[in-house]
Amino acid sequence: MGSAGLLPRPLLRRLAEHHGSAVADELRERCHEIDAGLSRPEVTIVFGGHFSCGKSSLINMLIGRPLLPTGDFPETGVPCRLRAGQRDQVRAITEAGDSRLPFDTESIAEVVRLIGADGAARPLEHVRQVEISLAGTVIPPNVAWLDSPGINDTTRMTERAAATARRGDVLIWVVNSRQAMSETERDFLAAHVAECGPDSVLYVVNVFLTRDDAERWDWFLAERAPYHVARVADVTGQDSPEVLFVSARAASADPDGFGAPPLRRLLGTLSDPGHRRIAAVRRWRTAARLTELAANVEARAKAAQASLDRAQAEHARRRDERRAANQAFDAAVRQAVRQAFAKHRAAFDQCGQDVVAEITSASLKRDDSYGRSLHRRLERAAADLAAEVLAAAGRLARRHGRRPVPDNVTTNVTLLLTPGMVTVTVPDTPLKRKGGLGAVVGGAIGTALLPGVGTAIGAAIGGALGASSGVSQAVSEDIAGATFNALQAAAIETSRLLGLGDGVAQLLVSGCPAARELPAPPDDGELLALRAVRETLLARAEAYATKAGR
Ligand SMILES: Nc1nc2c(ncn2[C@@H]2O[C@H](COP(=O)(O)OP(=O)(O)O)[C@@H](O)[C@H]2O)c(=O)[nH]1
Ligand SMILES: [Mg+2]
Repeated sequence: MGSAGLLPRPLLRRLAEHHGSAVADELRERCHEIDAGLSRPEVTIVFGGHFSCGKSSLINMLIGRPLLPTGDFPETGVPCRLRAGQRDQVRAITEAGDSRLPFDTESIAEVVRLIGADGAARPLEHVRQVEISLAGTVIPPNVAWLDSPGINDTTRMTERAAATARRGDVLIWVVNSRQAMSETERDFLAAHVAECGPDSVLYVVNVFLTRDDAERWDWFLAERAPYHVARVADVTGQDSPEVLFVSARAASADPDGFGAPPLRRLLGTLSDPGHRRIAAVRRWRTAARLTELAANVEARAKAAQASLDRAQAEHARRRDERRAANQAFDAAVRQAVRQAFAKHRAAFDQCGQDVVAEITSASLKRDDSYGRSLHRRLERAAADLAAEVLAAAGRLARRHGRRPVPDNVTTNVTLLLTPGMVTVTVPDTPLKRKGGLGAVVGGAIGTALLPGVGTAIGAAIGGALGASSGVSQAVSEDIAGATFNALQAAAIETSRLLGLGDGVAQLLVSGCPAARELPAPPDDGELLALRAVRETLLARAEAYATKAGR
């Protein structure tokens, strides 16, 4: 299928983007290994069993030479790998490197033996494996046989045996006919079958005959074999397990009897990597490895989830903090603006009064000069107001950790607070017309254009009339009209400008964001990528398990 098929490339790329390439590379590498295990041309057959059940004797019988050390004590503490080769050769694979050994039993025993000549246990950690190459052997060229350390009651040796068994495509489990299968064996096999599937184990009972003759052999097959089949059935939970019977010692002397030919035939069929049993074991194991890898990825996903949760909580805390800070700044700016506008109202009102004074203190000008004057005065008042508001906003921005008021905001506030064109019309009453003044004043007060303005206008007009006692009735009416028009224009523009408080505050608040940007919310991409990888691995595992017939 190719490791790209186990984990699609886009998924690995996505993982690398969010989780760093080291993890993606590691996963790709693991998938590659798992995948390679499926199509390996070499078949490995492991011989396992309780120590002294006769594994080494059985292999010696099969290869037709008493090469591997045997004995009543646990002789083999290191796996021995046998392969066909150009010449007979023994090499010890140690931590320090390979070394050639003389091709004889004693030399092999020297490196694999668990018990030294003095009877004491020997440390074997430094020898990992013994490689035996055999010229002109029955072992097919693409097949390796592994004589594994026997299991016993020490966990260390049992672990070694389990590790060796896991390397095989098939485990030939050798049972000593004199010993019932133990609890340790049952546990060992259960663990192995869980990982490699029920097809991975074949049972061979090594028959210890009291005398190696045909009579005893036939008796054993008739009288004792059914018990062993039942025992294997009991231990494995299989209804009719495949159990072979062979006597290693008897068959060494008579290779065509004592169960040897069927065992040889069976081993012969198992040399094909496409053999149904081997293919099933490999798929089963692939499913197990993918499931294990998925669990590994899930552990990473859990860690990613935990750190995402922490980051999200931290982000929410900062966001709330920021929201509160924004509200505080907003309120402070609005208050400062309100205060400044209230404070400057008098200055705006004064603008109209000053123009009225101009109108009444000198001879009435009939050009546009009162409007221009009013506009200039309002402009000054508005500029003062803008300056005060901007200064207050600048102070608040500093105090609240905001950016300083930017130039464009200064410009916009100033522009917003610029008075529009104002005109003060000076009426031109014909001398013959009478009674117009009463109508003008009455109309001004009656319309009550602006709250509070009517009375002010009334008072001012009263003043204007009092001051104009020396001029004609018609001119007095024009002065009163101009006064009214000036006050009305001032009142309208003042009211418009002083109604801009909210707009000004809005410009200032939005123009002075927090000095530091809130960091982006935490990214869940890593978690999602890991979960997607896990789902894919589990789906692939499921597919292989189904193909393996689980
Ligand atoms: N009678 C008898 N003894 C055997 C047979 N196979 C092995 N043995 C003896 O059982 C002991 C353990 O054998 P060995 O091959 O070293 O077992 P291993 O520890 O499983 O490799 C040795 O003393 C062998 O001679 C057999 O078929 N018949
Ligand atoms: Mg042995």
